[in-house]
Amino acid sequence: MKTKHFPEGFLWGGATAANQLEGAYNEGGKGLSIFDMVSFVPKEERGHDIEMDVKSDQELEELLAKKDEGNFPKRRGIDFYHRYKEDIALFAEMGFKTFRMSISWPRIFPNGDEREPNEEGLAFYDRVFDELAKYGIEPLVTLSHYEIPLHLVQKYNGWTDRRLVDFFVHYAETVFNRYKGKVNYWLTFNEINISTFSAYIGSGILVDRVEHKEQAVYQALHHQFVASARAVKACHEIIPGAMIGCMLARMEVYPETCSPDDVLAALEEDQKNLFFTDVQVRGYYPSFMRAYFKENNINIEMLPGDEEVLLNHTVDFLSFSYYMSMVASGSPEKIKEKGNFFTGIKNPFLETSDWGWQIDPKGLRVTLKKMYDRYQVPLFIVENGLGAYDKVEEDGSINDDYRIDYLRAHIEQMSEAIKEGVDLIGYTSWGCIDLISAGTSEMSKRYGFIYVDQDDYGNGTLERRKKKSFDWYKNVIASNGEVL
Ligand code: P53
Repeated sequence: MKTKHFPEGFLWGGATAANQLEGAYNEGGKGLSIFDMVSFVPKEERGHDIEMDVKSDQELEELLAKKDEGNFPKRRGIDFYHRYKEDIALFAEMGFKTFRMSISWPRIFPNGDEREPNEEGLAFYDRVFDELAKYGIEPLVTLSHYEIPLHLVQKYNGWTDRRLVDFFVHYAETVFNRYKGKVNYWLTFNEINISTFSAYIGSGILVDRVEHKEQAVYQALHHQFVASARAVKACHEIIPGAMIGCMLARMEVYPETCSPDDVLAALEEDQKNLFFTDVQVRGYYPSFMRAYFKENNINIEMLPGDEEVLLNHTVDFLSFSYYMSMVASGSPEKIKEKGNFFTGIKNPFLETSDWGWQIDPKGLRVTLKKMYDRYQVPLFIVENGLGAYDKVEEDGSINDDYRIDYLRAHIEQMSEAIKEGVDLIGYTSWGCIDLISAGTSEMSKRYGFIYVDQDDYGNGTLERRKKKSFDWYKNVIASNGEVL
């Protein structure tokens, strides 16, 4: 008897991003991207979980003057650029139905504002898509996963400048035309809400150049919303039948107690997070956000036609990342406590990862139900997983039972949510092969089913090795989630 509830054709797979995977940062005509400029900071010197901002022109000049000195892990990735055949063969062995990856924008348009694309970059992704097709693996492609061409930062201060909308749409149309017939699932912006945490990584903004940071960030986001909607329109016109979605770093927030103040605080945090999907799925700015802008002297400049574009070209599905849940409090002094990711209060009912992220499988079910209630569109979990230290035993094995436990618990809750009526179409666990961490640039924060022999300083053979979770996930997929 079936005990799990995954529908036929459920899209099981794994997720990656070009900047953390490909390496070859200066090969094949690729231009520099914002993440090529973020260097490794050892744990002892790191202020907090996230270390990925460049703030000023001066800082950027200094980094550029360094050229190849220093430790810039995202420039080397795990060398997927040269090893994609071997890696895709391993994904196929696990039975992946889909593989989430991103196209590096500066591989296609090295500066971001040219008219003519770089053929060598286009040809690289042709080879990758053809390799996936050999095994019947559907690519799920993110157009922008923290890979803004650096030139767009220097010349335009990133997405603060309206002209980026046209540059992005031109890039999107170029790849839709090139890869129609090869790619049927697309995402516009990865974790579109990340700009509220890092203006540089999310929107390519050097904050020293702007007077009112929040104003600049929300204006940049408006440009991204418009660009995303225009990309949706272009995708539907160029590749009829393709599906294109948005992508949110989902932050499920609980009230610390049943005090109405805590409940209200949690609700407001939740609204701030769902604002992004409200615009991209419903097609308009929610009233609570307009009120927030007014209250905080934020004026979004909109052009005639913007609201229409947002309303007429909403996404086909909603995708999101989910790693942890958070706790909110109505008493301001509590908010400064550091218990979980960023600020936030520690939840005493949950375990915490080595990086301080609080593990909450049931929270995934809460979020699936809440988001399906609110939006009534298909949902796709495109990131979830456990960043952990792995140990290679003397016999070469890697026994990552903790990772299996994490994934099993989350997949169980997905099954329950589906049983309870949620339309969930797929699951791609994050970092299916070990790659460079987005937040800390560490190699030692590993998520994969496949181990990659490299340390935080780039030493290692880059050899690939199956972990215990490799065979486990293979069985999960083969049984459509029945054998966990
Ligand atoms: P790392 C913060 C919070 C939630 C998701 O993150 C985040 C971040 C940024 O660190 O990013 C997503 O590698 C992102 C991926 C990233 C993954 O989560 O810091 O889309 O690129 O690698 C995990 O452990």
